[in-house]
Amino acid sequence: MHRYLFIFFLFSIFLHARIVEYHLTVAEKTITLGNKTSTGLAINDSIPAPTLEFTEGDVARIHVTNSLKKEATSLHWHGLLLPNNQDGVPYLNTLPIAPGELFTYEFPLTHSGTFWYHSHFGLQEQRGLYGGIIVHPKKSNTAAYDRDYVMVLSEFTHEDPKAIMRTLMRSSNYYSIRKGTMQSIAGAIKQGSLRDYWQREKSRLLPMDVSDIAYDAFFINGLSTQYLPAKANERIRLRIINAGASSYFYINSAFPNMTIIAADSNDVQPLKTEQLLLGMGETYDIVVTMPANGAFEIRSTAQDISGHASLILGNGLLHQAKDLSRPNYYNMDNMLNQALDIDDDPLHPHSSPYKFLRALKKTTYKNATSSRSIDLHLTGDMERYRWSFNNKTLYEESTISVKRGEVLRINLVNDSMMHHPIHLHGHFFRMINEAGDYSPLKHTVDLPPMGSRTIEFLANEHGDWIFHCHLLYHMDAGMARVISYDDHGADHQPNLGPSAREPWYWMIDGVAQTNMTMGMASLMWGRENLNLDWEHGMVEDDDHSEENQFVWSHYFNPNISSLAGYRFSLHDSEENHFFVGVRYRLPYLIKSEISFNDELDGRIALSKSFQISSRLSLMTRVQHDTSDLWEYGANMEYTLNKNYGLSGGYDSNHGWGVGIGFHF
Ligand SMILES: [Cu+2]
Repeated sequence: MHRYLFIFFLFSIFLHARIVEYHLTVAEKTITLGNKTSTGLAINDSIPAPTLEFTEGDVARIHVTNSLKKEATSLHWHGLLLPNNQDGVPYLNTLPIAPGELFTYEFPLTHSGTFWYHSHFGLQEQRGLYGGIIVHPKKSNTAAYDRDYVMVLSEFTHEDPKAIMRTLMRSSNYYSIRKGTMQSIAGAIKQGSLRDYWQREKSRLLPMDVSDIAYDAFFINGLSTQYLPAKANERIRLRIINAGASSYFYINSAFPNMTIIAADSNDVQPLKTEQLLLGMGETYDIVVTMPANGAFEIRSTAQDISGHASLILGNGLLHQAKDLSRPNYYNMDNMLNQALDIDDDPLHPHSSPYKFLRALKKTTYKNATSSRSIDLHLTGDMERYRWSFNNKTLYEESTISVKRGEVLRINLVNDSMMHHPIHLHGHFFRMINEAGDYSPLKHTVDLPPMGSRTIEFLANEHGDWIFHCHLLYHMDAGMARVISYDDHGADHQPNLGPSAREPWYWMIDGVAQTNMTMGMASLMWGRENLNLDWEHGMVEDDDHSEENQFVWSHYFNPNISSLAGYRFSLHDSEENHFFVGVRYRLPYLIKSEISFNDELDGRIALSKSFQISSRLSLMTRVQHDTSDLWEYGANMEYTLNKNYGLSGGYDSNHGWGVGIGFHF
């Protein structure tokens, strides 16, 4: 009987609901910025996409036409509770929209607030497919504010995101050099942080950077500076949406303070603050009051302080937000303090305002049948750019199963040195904080480096929902799980689509010098590397003039990998042998390798790279063979650009030489 009543109820909603229609067309758009031009993706020729407005209780009917020539697309409605098959995660929830096709999304708007939408297909989000959504409450409290503005924060690059992903996978220093955040011995001395530098190397941690990529520009609503009208004494609601693909943003302003009134669309107890940190996918609604005269800046600054965008409210004398200073990256304590939630004063928060967020009503779940708790570690290998949960990517372990009716509590523990914004589709979760029963409801939670947070949600849906890091490149690398309801039976496998595997990449690194050439060509995917290594002397008469090897290596974790391969010489077939071995990363990031060939001859090799200045590196290596002599060498390289460097050095077999380093 209840079921029929429920269906009748649903019908009556649809019958009486206002249907609000939008027509959206996804197409390429030429973008000119500086003196460069590239091709981005736009909706209705606009980046960001047009803001969609609804009122709670409406039904959204959104017709999406894919006008791309070759690529499919799929739009996700971020933060909205909607039917599983409208969620827009390709294959898992909604079939992708093929080139030239139209798809109509339709769902009821069950709750009000600030949301956004973006492509969930491949890396399209980075190219411009994102926009804001406002759902007005049924009874709007118009007295609370005089103006209502959306601030869509984003970053821009002329580079193709697929090329960016490859640059990240090959662990290139290029972006850090471009941004001036490259860590080096000289830089550490200048900052008085040499001890911190060696301490980090001793603990086998790669230099951390708050963001992976160097961007060409940062925007608010697609502009570096946007001017919007505002009059004296007006109260202005700003709906701030971080639509960046990989940038956290600080918000600060020239106003004496800002009042947070909602987080991730849910109203919170008004909280005054001077600064905010937003992870990708998070939204905050803030209210500011215009002073008697003047124009006031609200600034969105990339977390690595590599650039910012501004919104200027009002006219007259401009009051600017203060410049934020770059943190000392060498000092780990400084970075890790963020993890400890040490802030006691909400007006001067260290990072996010999480500690002080408090819901207006109790958020505890009354109707849960049971509750369960799991631990989820945020894990990554910076060198190979492999990101995962509990050291397994989505492709190695795809699901977390839930029982309908239970409360699932997830203890998120960040084992990495980066921030990760973790986003759950189709649900709000309680972010457990000091507010206890009044812990705020959110859909995206920031995990600072080495920090931990607990979230819990009531499993009141059906089907499969994705749960992932909202850093686009981390998600693409596999930092995701499917929250899978048990209603499909025990052997249910979520549909991740035909290309649901870890991507493979190739790369070449080497030097060509007057004395020798050496290097490697690699094919890498998941935990595997297939390498062709070469070393050839340019001087013909020495008997160690050449050695090549094919090696397959399997990475158990960032520190240990196994090797199996074949060493060969093009000139001397007696030198050809199969071998097996182990590679191990020692403290101070020293790479060690032990291997044995088919005649049980052993070899041990050590190598260590020193970053002297941001562009100058020194690579040293020493090797001993039981049937052979010692071999050692040192090579300097000065980075010129992403692909080339000047190199020179000494090798015990090949002598002195100079030339170029190449990296593709
Ligand atoms: Cu991440």
